[in-house]
Amino acid sequence: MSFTFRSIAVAAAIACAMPAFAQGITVEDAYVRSASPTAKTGAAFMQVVNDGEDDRLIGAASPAANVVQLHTHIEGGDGVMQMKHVEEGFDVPAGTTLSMERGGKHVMMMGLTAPLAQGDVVPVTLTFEKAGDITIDVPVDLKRMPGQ
Ligand SMILES: [Cu+2]
Repeated sequence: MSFTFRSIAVAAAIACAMPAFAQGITVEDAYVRSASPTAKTGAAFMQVVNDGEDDRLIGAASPAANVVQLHTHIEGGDGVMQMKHVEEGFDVPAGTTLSMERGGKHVMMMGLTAPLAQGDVVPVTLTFEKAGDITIDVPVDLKRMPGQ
């Protein structure tokens, strides 16, 4: 009996230690933040490394928010940066990395079901055209500065 239990524990430990990946897609350096402790919106940033075939990030979801969209920033006519919902998603050609960073592409989380607290972990599911769904645990990092 103890052997079986131990085997399961070891298998779980190995599974947890592995980075999130599916069919050549690896997600690195993910974090999520909101502008203030009471904010109703947040954004997740990450690097999506594609060692597989040409793919496209077409959607995202999370139990932490009512609506999750793929956004980018564009400069409006008045020179002010505005967020834009990119419905067609983001291309991730084979052998490239899709960078989602502050001031650029991001996973927008609107209608947070609870405030994002430093140290929390939020599950986010990314949907790719070919690789399918990849769910990652994204740490809340309210202290990280742009460019870090
Ligand atoms: Cu946004």
